[in-house]
Amino acid sequence: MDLSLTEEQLAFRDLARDFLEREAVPHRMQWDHDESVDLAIVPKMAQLGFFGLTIPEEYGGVGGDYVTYSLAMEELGRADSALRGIVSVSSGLVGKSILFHGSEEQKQEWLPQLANATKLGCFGLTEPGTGSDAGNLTSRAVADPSTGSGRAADWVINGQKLFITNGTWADVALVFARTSDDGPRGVTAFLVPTDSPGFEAREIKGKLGLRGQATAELFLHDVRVPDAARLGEVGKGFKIAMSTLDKGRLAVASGCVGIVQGCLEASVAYATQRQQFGKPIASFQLVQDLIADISVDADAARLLAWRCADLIDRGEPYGIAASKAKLFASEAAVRAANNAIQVHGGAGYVDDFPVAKYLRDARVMTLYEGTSQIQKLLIGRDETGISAFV
Ligand code: COS
Repeated sequence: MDLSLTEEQLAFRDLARDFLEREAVPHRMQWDHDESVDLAIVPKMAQLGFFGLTIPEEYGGVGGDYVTYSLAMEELGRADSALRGIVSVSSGLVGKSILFHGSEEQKQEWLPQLANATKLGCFGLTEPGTGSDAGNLTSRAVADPSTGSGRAADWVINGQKLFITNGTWADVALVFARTSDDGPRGVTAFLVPTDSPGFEAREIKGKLGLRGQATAELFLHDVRVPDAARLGEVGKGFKIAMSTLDKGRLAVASGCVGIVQGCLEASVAYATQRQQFGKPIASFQLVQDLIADISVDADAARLLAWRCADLIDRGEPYGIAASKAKLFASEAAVRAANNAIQVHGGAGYVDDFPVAKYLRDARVMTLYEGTSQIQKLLIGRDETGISAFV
């Protein structure tokens, strides 16, 4: 389904697929078992432009539109969602927060390094006590009045963050912390170098999926940053987080399209060669039923993701389109992976085929960057004008 993609967009997709088929697909099971991708792939991915997509050339990126970004995320999701997470958190959530809300100095300092992946970022929003209710986070940043005269007060940050992608690999953490008790309007964003004294990241092992990706708990104990590390205005952190997550949800949705596509390809390949009752199982109607469902999910999820990307490219509102794409594509990824395992029978339950990993990786997609329930409440609020959150 190529729905009027430009030659450049198609060329990038083909380049990305070719690269990932060589550099990621043969290793993804090993990375999954090792609970770590081989980070040697990161600079190679950067060279191809994965990390620089949608970061303007003036800041060291490769520019590019959001449809291309969606295609790249799809290819990463098809190959290995752990890689997709590394890119879409570092250059997506962190890079785009800096691009749209940072000072010129912050853009000059961080964007070229995130675009060429010599530095990785992580996004510190979720806490042990606040997942969906992000506006109630309790990490706290306090201005230190004893900061030397002639410059703005330093900030001293204390708190804990949970389930942070890239947490132990990141060089910079975008940390959201409370600067006043005014609910979501009392949250401010800070760019915290992860080698700051008092900053500690501990990796969370034993995840169901996304095992190749470093997911961490962050501890901030009297971490001191200058006021120049503040991203955006005091009290605007929640808005920065929410508007950034709108684009993040497109990345998750697109990655899920890749999972569904991978499930489709694996299921067709298996069903056309696996013989039972003297013929390929693809000739049985109930197997075709499973494959047809995966195929429709792939097209529907992809179209929702592309619609969202196209709205962003045209400068139109896209938040609800992102929620719809994320909701549908993440649920479709779980459904498709489950169907794909059904097509594979017992062979799908072990790691000889990619479908078991697709299911494990897909499962978190309905949880992070806003659960399916949160997406439904955002869509419901948009349709009815009534907020379920008040
Ligand atoms: N873009 C820009 N601003 C936004 C926004 C968005 N997408 N969503 C909310 N805001 C602004 C509101 O406009 C409001 O601004 P004002 O102070 O000027 O009025 C402010 O943020 C507070 O908004 P509100 O209290 O109405 O929040 P919401 O009801 O919109 O948000 C939910 C509540 C639950 C929807 C939100 O907290 C959410 O999305 N939670 C899920 C968090 C999440 O995805 N976590 C995963 C983290 S990454 S793994």
